[in-house]
Amino acid sequence: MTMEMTMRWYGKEYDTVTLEQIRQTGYVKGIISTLYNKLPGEVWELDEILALKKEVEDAGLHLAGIESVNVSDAIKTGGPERDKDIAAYIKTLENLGKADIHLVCYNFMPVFDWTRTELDRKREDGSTVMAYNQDVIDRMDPKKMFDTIKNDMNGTVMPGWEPERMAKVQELFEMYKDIDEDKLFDNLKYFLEAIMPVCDQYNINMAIHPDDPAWSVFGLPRIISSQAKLKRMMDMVPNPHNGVTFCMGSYGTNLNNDLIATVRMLKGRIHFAHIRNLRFNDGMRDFEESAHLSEDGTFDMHGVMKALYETGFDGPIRPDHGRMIWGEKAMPGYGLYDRALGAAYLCGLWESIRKDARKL
Ligand code: CS2
Ligand code: MN
Repeated sequence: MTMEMTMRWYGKEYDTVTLEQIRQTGYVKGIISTLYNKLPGEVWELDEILALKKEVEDAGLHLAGIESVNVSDAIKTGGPERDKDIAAYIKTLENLGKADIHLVCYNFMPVFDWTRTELDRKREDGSTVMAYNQDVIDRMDPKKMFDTIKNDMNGTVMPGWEPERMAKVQELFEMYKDIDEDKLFDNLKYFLEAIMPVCDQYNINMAIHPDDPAWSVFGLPRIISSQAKLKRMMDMVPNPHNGVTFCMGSYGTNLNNDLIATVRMLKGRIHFAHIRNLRFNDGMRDFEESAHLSEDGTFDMHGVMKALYETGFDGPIRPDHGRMIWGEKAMPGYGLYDRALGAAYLCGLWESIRKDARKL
């Protein structure tokens, strides 16, 4: 077994990138996708999953996993609907297992998935990137967050930022008002314990996505943001199917997080890897996404890939958000060109690490 290079694909209806283009990169063999019309709490039917799988396979690619099966706010807050939503989640996992899909990425972030203050900050070479500025966040009314970025989405809808969901953002803040870190941990434990039996039965690896950025925003609790918290999450449900998506660009927003040490600590529990690099402009108060190349950003990409290799990582890996280059118009972070460059670079690093290790 070795890692599988993948790309996220938003489906024919939403993505500007085609499966054929992805296949022609030559580096990418797997696809990470989801059923984008599903709301949290809805069951994914087997035939719908099989149709997605067939579409990907007909294009000569492999459906390597799902990002994401989203977790409802009732589950995250422990609300009255939680058991009903968990039952639906279990049914979905069972159907995914029947379709021979064994990786599910999800997150446990309250209200907002990832948070950025700009979706198209211009760099000196004319490319654009997504960026985060803490001063902007500190001044912002969180309920207006969506309005401030919606005009930059290039006509696309980004997961976690669906207009229907953002329309009830006030209500969402209300739901989370009594939820602190400990409660969120308890609710995550309750959820994981309920789903582990179906994961064991179908060998499904659950891979929680770290909070992005890796600290509390707008006073909402964030629990997947440091090595200690990751350890708490692993230890509270000590089943190898309870694992992590190692998203280095999210987890690495906090410069106190040691990426390589965390990969080593998570040995055997990283089921999926999102690899990207960041530039910091004002300590952690302002950062922007960069090219994957180590020297374009802050992180030791070779070091992280090597730690993954040495800890026996053999799951899907994908370049994460890319820059927008060569005039491409696509969903911010999810154009073809820069992610293809990222995939090629990561494959190159991996080949070199693998061959060096075999010489030992
Ligand atoms: C992704 C997340 O685009 C991104 O930043 O890494 O949206 C991720 O898909 C979710 O948090 C996982 O549920
Ligand atoms: Mn990610």
